[in-house]
Amino acid sequence: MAAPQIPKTMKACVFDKNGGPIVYKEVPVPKPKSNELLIHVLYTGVCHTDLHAWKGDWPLPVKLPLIGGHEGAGVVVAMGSEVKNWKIGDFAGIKWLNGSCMSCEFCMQGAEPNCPMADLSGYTHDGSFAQYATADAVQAARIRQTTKLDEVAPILCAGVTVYKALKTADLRPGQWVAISGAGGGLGSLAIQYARAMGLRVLAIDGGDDKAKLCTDLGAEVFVDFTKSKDIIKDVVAATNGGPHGVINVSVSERAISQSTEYVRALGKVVLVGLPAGAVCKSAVFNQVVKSIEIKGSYVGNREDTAEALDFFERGLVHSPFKVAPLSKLPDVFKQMAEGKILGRYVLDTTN
Ligand code: 8ID
Ligand code: ZN
Ligand code: ZN
Repeated sequence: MAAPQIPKTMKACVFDKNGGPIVYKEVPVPKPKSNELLIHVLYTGVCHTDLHAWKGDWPLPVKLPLIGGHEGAGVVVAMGSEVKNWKIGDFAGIKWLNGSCMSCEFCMQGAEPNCPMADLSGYTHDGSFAQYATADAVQAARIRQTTKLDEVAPILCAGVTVYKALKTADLRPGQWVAISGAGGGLGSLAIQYARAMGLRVLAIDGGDDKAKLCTDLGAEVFVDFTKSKDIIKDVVAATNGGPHGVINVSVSERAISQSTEYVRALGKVVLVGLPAGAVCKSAVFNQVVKSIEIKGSYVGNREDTAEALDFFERGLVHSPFKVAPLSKLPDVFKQMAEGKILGRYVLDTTN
């Protein structure tokens, strides 16, 4: 393939300080380092993590100024001199984990997201809210050439993360899993991965639109946190003693702590959602007598990524998404903060 024309500048959404204006403007196209791909991003999902990054919610500082975004799907247009096994024209994905050291004790065991040197797309490394972005060639996601890039974008963070969280819950087919925050970007995919793994799904979120979305996607039961008078009682009753596992993808500290109360004895509570400053409160008596496990789960490694993409490529999961132009990122953040988005927004970088 002839080398593609790479412009000198591109459109991107940039902010200079946490909570400050997000400006859609022309900026230089980044140059790939020797180990990096330059990816022409065509679509990028908007994850709630991007909203946390903009607000400065977490005890880890972002680079400033920052181009956010870490669900970028596009085409390889250039690469550094040391890159192997990629070629111009390949479809590639920008993930949260842009790159890691690959030699520490965590990288050595395939836990690259836990690397102390982890470089994070849209956080410590400019991300995919732009027409071009760079990614370490070792970590960039490989996307099949037949894939629709708008549909695959949310798999690159939301899909991988919930797939890994379900593996972390270590449940058996036929068991119940509760997905708390089921109508959002991660939750709507979690329902489908769980079903594909043979699990029974109880979904928790708020509002009739989210109830319909969750049941359409395969949840057997929906509990509305805005209407239920006693969530713990309702969840335990619907699952005949409590779910065997819980995937917490809500952005609610209270919902996370509640999950330790309704989970079944010997059950597993998986923490994924990262509300600002949240603490998971678990009553020691309850945790001991029910012998429950509370586990954190953080995106996924290269193998999890390939597996999560394979479920998608085989048609087992699809993200319910709406498309908006890249320039509309501030509007998407506003709707997200109000909990109004059903599934995901995917931004089109071409307009
Ligand atoms: O690797 C990780 N651990 C990881 C990866 C990706 C994202 C963690 N995250 C984190 C994000 O940073 C965010 O904190 O997961 C969380 C969810 O991300 P998202 O799915 O992208 O957010 P969303 O689309 O806004 O969905 C959140 C849903 O939670 C519901 C909302 O209605 C929304 O549908 N929700 C809320 I807020 N309060 C709830 C409650 N009390 C609730 N659902 C049930 N009970
Ligand atoms: Zn994300
Ligand atoms: Zn490392």
